[in-house]
Amino acid sequence: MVPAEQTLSEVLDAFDFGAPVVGAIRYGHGHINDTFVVHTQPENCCCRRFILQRMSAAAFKRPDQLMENIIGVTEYLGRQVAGRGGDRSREAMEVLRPKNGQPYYTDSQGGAWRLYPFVEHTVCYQTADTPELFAASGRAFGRFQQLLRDYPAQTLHETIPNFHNTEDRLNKFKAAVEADQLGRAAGCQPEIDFVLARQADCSVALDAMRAGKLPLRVTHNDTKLNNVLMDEESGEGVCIIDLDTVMPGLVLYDFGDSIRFGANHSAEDETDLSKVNLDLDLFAAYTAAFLEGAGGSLTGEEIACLPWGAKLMTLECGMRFLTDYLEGDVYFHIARETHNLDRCRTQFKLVADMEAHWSELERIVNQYRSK
Ligand code: ADP
Ligand code: GN1
Ligand code: MG
Repeated sequence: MVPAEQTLSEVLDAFDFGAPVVGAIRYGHGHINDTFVVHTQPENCCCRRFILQRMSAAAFKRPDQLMENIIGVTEYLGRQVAGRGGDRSREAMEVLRPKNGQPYYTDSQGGAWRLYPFVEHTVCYQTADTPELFAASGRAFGRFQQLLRDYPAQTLHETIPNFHNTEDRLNKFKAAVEADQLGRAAGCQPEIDFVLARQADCSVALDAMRAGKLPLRVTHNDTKLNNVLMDEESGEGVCIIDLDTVMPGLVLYDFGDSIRFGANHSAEDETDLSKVNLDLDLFAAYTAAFLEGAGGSLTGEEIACLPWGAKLMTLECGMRFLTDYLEGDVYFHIARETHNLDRCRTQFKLVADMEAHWSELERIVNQYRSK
């Protein structure tokens, strides 16, 4: 793909912003899409902002299906929010169509772009500095689960096939080690061995699902702290964003991915691993809030499996970073040569920490399960 800036002015012309555009700059910390914030200057009132995104062609092969999912889910969420007396313009995303009336715009280089209103008076955090903040994100993701409880899952396209199929991720990882396209495998043997020692773990959730113990639900699948916007005053979750991977999945994926990213005080790409430690208080705060937000919609078996969600999502994500490192960084955006390897190392440090505190994780989950 050409750099997104190359077609940006063509794309700006393709949308009607309702006022002159005065600037468009890169925005946010996402690893996948090219995100811009667009500033407009309406006459006689203050600047209105928009989020303009080029969807990643590496990640999403069918932007048409992706946008069909997003339009379906955002319209449904909007109705749910309004029905409960909420403000749908803040609590649900809204897709703004290009002038040609399609759900998204395809530029002259084949890039697929979409537009959303900027949800103002919100903050997007990269780390959870307090249990209260992390709990607020947990309530929001739990509520998201509850709001989509009756969404017709069979109408959703699988935007990335086998996205959280950890067995499939393991196979892809092993193929990347085998191919070793860039000769990088020798430099990360301890990380490769870390995965190989945990191959059986990769089947735990899938086995439980196949045995009928865990139901498929509509899940978000990418529940990082920076995929929820928090109210700048109250600190509560306002709007769940980044809906690209809303698909049928297991609830432990949503719980686990939040823990992976947020239940520690370091960045995902921290190179000083002594700073990367699972924080049990954050884990407990998120667990309580997620279950509160889900409002009794989860089964006892699902709740009992939550520690596995945390471990599997973290192991899987580390494996994905390592796979991308071995394949030449073709999927996740990077800012330095070893970025994906650094990210992999933080994930594996967290997995080891979860293993070391396993009985405490189970105790915490059990404590809230019985509430
Ligand atoms: P990616 O898939 O690359 O992570 P996201 O959809 O998460 O892309 O967007 C990247 C960042 O842009 C988010 O983390 C958030 O900071 C910001 N963002 C996205 N959508 C909105 C919105 N509607 N209003 C305000 N900020 C947004
Ligand atoms: C990506 O899009 P973003 O930055 O929110 C990725 C997630 C990973 C995450 C790791 C579609 O999330 O699966 O867990 O990076 N999203 C996709 O930070 O692959
Ligand atoms: Mg994101």
